[in-house]
Amino acid sequence: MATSQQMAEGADDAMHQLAEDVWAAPTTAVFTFIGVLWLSLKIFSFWRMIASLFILPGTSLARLGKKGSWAVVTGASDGIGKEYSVQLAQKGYNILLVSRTQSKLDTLATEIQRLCNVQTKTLAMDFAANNDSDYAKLRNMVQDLDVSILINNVGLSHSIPVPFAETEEKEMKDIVTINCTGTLRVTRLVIPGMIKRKGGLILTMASFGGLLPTPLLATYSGSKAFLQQWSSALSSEVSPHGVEVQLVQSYLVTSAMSKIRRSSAMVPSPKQFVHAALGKIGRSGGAQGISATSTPYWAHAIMHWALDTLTPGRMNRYVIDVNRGMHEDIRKRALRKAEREGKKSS
Ligand SMILES: NC(=O)c1ccc[n+]([C@@H]2O[C@H](COP(=O)([O-])OP(=O)(O)OC[C@H]3O[C@@H](n4cnc5c(N)ncnc54)[C@H](OP(=O)(O)O)[C@@H]3O)[C@@H](O)[C@H]2O)c1
Ligand SMILES: *C1O[C@H](CO)[C@@H](O)[C@H](O)[C@H]1NC(C)=O
Ligand SMILES: *[C@@H]1O[C@H](CO)[C@@H](O)[C@H](O)[C@H]1NC(C)=O
Repeated sequence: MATSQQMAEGADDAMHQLAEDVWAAPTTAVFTFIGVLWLSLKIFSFWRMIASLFILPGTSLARLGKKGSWAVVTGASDGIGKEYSVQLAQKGYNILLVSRTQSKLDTLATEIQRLCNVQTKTLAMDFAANNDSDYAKLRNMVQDLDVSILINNVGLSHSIPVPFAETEEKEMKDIVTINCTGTLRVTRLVIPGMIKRKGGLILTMASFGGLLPTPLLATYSGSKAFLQQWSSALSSEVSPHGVEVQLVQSYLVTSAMSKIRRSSAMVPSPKQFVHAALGKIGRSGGAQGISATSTPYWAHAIMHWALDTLTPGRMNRYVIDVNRGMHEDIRKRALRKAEREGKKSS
């Protein structure tokens, strides 16, 4: 027989159970609601990206400039810059090619004239020199041209990942001079004409190294982040004047810089990459919610989206530390390789 104390405890338990049920029902509903809402937003954002990449068209290149107008491409003679030059020429733009080596520029100019019926001009200058007389020459060249497209493509990264405390002063200075100062000075020369003519495109190459803080490439990473912030701000200034600004985000592409020769789904050729970039002007691709920015190549876009959506975030300490581990490995391998090659040649 149950004592009165046991009965009282039983009643107490039942009361607790009842209270828990009463509380649990709405709590479960709230959590289910939040979960479903969260998932729906992620699914919606994923489909928005897919639509941006594969369904919605970008601004047509023909609408950006009049027939016979010019495109200026920096770092034009090789890799991604060469591909921008060729594909814009194929769309009928005359091309002003800028990079260091005159012989490479001449070869490309001849090739473009043979393939497409457009005019070309070349200017050999080293952006690392930051020489006023080079910029004066460029100013004279663009003064009388109807420039409707500027491709800020020239860039330099560290030769191998290196701790900031050990970075050569020259490498550090060159990265900032080429990537930041060069981009600003060329754009400053070209943009007043675009505003006056009420149209144009400023396209600047960025990289995931600037998107995600990248230890052992700290200077490069910072310089690319500079271009991101600058592009978003500039876009707001000039879009009322009909000038589009687009920062193009990219993970690896096969080229001399990346030292990767064979393309794959994750690492496109410059041709594939530039085709995606020029086809998606004004679309965000994988760069959702970042003004004036696009990650146009599909596999890079999915990677960008996943970084933003499925990790604690690009600026999270843990994510940055994982990235440091990756770059420490790359540095070790690069140093071992340099050592092997040193032994071979000695
Ligand atoms: N490849 C990748 O995986 C990757 C990934 C993300 C972002 N990016 C970005 O894409 C852009 C192009 O990269 P890429 O891979 O095509 O490079 P690339 O194949 O090494 O070509 C670089 C071009 O820039 C010129 N150049 C280099 N230094 C110069 C200087 N100081 N002054 C003037 N011209 C110079 C080179 O011509 P000369 O030798 O004749 O000067 C060449 O035409 C860069 O901004 C890079 O940061 C590349
Ligand atoms: C600097 O140039 C390199 C090589 O083109 C490029 O990968 C990097 O994104 C550039 N950084 C900035 C800030 O432009
Ligand atoms: C800049 O270029 C001009 C013309 O090529 C040259 O005479 C001058 O010495 C250069 N200046 C510097 C600081 O290198």
